[in-house]
Amino acid sequence: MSDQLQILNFINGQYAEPLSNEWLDNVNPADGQISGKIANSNSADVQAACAAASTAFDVWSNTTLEQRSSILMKIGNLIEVNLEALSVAESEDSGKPFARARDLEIPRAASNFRFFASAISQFASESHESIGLNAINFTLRQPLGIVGCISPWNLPLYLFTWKIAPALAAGNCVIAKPSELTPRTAGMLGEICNSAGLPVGVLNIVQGTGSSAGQAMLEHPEIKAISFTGGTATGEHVARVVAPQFKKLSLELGGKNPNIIFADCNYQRALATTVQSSFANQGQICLCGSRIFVEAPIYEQFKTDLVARTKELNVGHPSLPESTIGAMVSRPHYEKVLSYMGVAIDEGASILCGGGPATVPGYEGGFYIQPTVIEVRTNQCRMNQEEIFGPIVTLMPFDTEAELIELANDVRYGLSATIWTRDLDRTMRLSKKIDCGVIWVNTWLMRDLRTPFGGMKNSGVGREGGLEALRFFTEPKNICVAFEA
Ligand code: TXE
Repeated sequence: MSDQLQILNFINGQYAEPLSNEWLDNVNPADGQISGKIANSNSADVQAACAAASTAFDVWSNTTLEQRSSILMKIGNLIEVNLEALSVAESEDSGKPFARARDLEIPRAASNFRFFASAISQFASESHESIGLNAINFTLRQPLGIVGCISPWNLPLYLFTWKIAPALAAGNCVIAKPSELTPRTAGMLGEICNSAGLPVGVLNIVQGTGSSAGQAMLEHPEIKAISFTGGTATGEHVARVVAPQFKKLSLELGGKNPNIIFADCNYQRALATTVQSSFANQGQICLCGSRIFVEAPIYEQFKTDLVARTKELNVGHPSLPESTIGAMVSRPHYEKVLSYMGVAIDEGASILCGGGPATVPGYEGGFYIQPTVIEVRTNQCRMNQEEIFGPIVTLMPFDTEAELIELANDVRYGLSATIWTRDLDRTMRLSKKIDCGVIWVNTWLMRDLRTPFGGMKNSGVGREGGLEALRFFTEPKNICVAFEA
């Protein structure tokens, strides 16, 4: 093991070893080797971060809009300047193809800062004249104080900054914890914030596990809000811990999203995008279309073509440009995803392609899985009800629109759905009837950062994005002023 790589906390503008004096291994999923060590913080580290944030709040909440916006813009620009180094770190930490990190995800982290640097100036407060009563109401939107942001490992810097940028734009100080599986790019953000002139203590990054560092954040009385993205089971735990303290809470959780293909669709676009929505980032995106429903007249053709396209995907080392599928994030997650191959067989489903681990010569210790398409007989099976979060999709036919609506909604999740059709009336009917927070029609994962993002049912509570995020990170205070007529 090289002990060169140490991933430290970033508190009060400085990198620091954990007060806990505990460390975790940083594992590279592409080869299974330990590449460094990560601070595993505890409540003492979170307390130090809160003390720094508390001192910084007065300064940050009183910066002018122009100063605040200019610093956030600089952070976005510096992420772009460091694109190559951040992409290497992201790919080595998570197993995702380097090209995906460089071309999509790290640029999106830069956009998150630039977007909220500008969105904050559009965040108008409301006013209402109480006509006939000689009074006017206006609403101040004040920062909450110190807020906590907890993010997962699948889109590490992308999701970390999606929370931090609006929290800072709204004038809060932040304690942020990335996933212990993917801590590196979050760690690098500290230096970038210093270079951009962010006052010390405004952003504090605490590394470590959920049960230690994360739990301490949930319990800290000075943290006024928690913005969390992760698994539904963890989200339930977060909600239980936070509820008695009346902290504001935003939860972005799992999905089991339907990808619906009607016979009248643009077939080639639907097919090509389905390969993406099934296997992008090894299927480890909460928005992946993991349940594919195809209208009966084109079912057999689509099945044949999807399997053929899936077999063309190239599982390989994430650093190589020809690798379209990299490694799963960790050994436990790899084993969990692989266990679903057995579930499929037990449930009488047919594995049409893939179905097991993939071997990448020279990297036998890596966590690689073959992209897998499985034909299921019913929606009421574990393969169609549980979030697998890997390169496995299921396929089944449907006959009528009414049947399809039932299938789409017959799941405890409600994050997103994709509909492929050229029929506008059908698009509108389905969009109203499918219970999920995000619907894509004839596209997938197209994001406009101004739009609300989040799920229904067990996929979460609240919305991120645009003004929704700025509302979450502020407290509305109404002031009613009476005047003499
Ligand atoms: O995520 P966790 P895990 C789903 C996916 C996956 C499953 C479990 O199905 O298989 O969740 O993944 C922090 N207090 N998604 O276990 O635990 C943790 O340290 C405070 C969907 O890796 O939810 C990390 O920073 N924080 C998903 C973050 O929560 C705690 C993305 C997410 O980890 C904590 C990831 C605690 N007690 C997984 N326990 C999506 N919606 O995109 C953990 N954490």
